[in-house]
Amino acid sequence: MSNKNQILQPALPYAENALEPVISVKTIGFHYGKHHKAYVDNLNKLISETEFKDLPLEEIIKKTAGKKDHTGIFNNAAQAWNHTFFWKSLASNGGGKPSGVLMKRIEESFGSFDDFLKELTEAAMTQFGSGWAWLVQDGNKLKVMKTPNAETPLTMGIEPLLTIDVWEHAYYLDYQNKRPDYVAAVLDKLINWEFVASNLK
Ligand code: MN3
Repeated sequence: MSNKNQILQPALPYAENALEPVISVKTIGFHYGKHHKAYVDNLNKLISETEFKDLPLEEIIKKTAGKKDHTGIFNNAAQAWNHTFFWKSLASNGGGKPSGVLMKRIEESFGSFDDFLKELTEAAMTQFGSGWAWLVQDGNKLKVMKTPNAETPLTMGIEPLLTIDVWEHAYYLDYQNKRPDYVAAVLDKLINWEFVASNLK
């Protein structure tokens, strides 16, 4: 193999059953062990004979974004990155409210924490089909956004702070078609606010 600097799938930051009952060990087994792994494996195959093979993941994403010739590499690279960021956005004892500077920034940007939650929930519900809901930092302002498929704020010059995977594979085993129940439970019980705060610039 010529791709000596393979992109690696980082270990989950907790045990596979750590997010139960909100996200089952079965869902994590498929989502981390099959879906996320497949993006990383596919990416390594796709870049093995290209100019991207020795680049860090973020560079691959930025260099292939919007390039029609490199859609496959972009999709797998961005999905590899988005999933690692998603796992870090969650914690077994998460949820509740942030504090300190992060809470202040949220209140300045959205009016109140409840208004922020409403906006993030709305973005997660209304992302048509597969995609992601995000809290991002754009200059000094925090914003909520949604992206389809593998699209990621990384390529938009803004700082991702938090993401929720709203692809069906993220919730179908546990919630079937009830995306609202999945999103509400993740926001209430799993958001790792310390991680989110650590992403502030
Ligand atoms: Mn996913």
